[in-house]
Amino acid sequence: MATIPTDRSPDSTLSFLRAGYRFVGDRCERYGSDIFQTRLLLEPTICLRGRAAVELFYDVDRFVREGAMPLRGQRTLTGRGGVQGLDGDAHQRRKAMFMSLMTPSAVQHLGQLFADEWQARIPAWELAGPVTLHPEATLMLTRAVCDWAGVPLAAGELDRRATDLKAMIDSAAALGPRHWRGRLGRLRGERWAGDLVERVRDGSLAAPEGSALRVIAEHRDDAGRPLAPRVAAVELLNVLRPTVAVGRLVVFAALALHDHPAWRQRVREDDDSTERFVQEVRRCYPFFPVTAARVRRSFQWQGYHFPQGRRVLLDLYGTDHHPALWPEPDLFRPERFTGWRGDPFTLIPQGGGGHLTGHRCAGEWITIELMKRAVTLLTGAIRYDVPPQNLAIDLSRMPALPASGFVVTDVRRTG
Ligand code: HEM
Ligand code: MYR
Repeated sequence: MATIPTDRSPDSTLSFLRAGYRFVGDRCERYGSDIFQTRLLLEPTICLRGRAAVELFYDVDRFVREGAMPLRGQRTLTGRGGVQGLDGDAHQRRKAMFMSLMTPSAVQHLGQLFADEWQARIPAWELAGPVTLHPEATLMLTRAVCDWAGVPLAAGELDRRATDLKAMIDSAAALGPRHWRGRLGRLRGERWAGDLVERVRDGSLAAPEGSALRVIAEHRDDAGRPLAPRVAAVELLNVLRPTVAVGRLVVFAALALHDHPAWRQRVREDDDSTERFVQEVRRCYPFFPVTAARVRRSFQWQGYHFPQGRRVLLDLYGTDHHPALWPEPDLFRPERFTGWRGDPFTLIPQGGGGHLTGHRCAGEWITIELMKRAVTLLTGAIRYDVPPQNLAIDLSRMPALPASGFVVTDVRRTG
């Protein structure tokens, strides 16, 4: 039996928070191995990256998600009782509910709502001084996704909801005040979402057929029971929150257009270039660093022993930057996707494997559509200047963002 290279430190949680996106990759380079073991949150934890590791990790017979996400993440980012922590038939049924929302026409509809919000904001940007893209994108996406999901937003409610959703995302790997802001955001968000579900159920709120709110309110589990209101709230937030998180990728796309101006013209010329550009933004920029599971039953893999119950982290960022999969991985080169036929185990910013069978992100098509719309709008609907500012991305900050949030000035409508 081979021995997994092991970090000797008594606990690496603080090193993980300090090293951020590079934590797993740096150690893999040091050990010359795509697998090593360390202690995180006082527990032995196996860390993996690379194509073979992704195939292993998304084998649902080998791993479970129950108890995989640290409690701090459940209290902020994901909530408790939602699809992320389910296994087996219960997971399949709940996941099918999410995927039923992702028809091509529904995805297009959300893209159109987002583009409409963007167009409606242009007059205000033209009159404003500097405009910061991250908060703007957050507000536009909050309105678009609430509309799409059948969620009413009363006048004056937008800022509160957007702030709470943003806090859940920002707190996912945080300690101190940032963590507490996330907990408060989740507490308030779940109360709001749970109330909406109850109002749909008692008939006092009408949600359009096929909307996320209606589908979640009416969903039945295997035994034919409706979801508990708190769980339904968690699932509604699982649609709203990550769509708002796409605002970060919109900022990265704007940054990539700024750093690689030749692509401004290319993306305007054809849809294939836009697609390649968006895929490279998803691959290259740091967002979701790692995901976690636990060993269902002990097994051997490549001569290594995986004991039952052991927590395993899959390095999403590190696989998207693996030098064997992506030559010169830190260079932004959308051309690398020319002729790419797709591979569910190599490009994994939103997880790998299948959407219906495993835990791969339910919102991947929405994400790609919204990013394509943003790139089209940034290059076709407006012109703007990018004044000097701090655009550095701190890889120890999870989730990451350019420090300035991407400020533009002198915005003018062009399209
Ligand atoms: C799961 C990333 C957008 C809904 C995930 C996972 C990742 C991820 C890494 C976990 C994969 C795993 O553990 O194996 C992202 C990123 C996004 C994004 C970076 C960009 C902002 C979205 C959107 C939606 C969504 C727009 C829905 C509208 C979900 C759901 C799950 C999930 C429901 C749980 C799936 C399951 O457990 O089976 N996402 N996501 N995500 N995502 Fe996303
Ligand atoms: C979502 O809202 O579900 C998608 C975007 C959230 C990304 C937040 C990533 C921050 C760090 C998470 C650490 C996870 C540890 C298992």
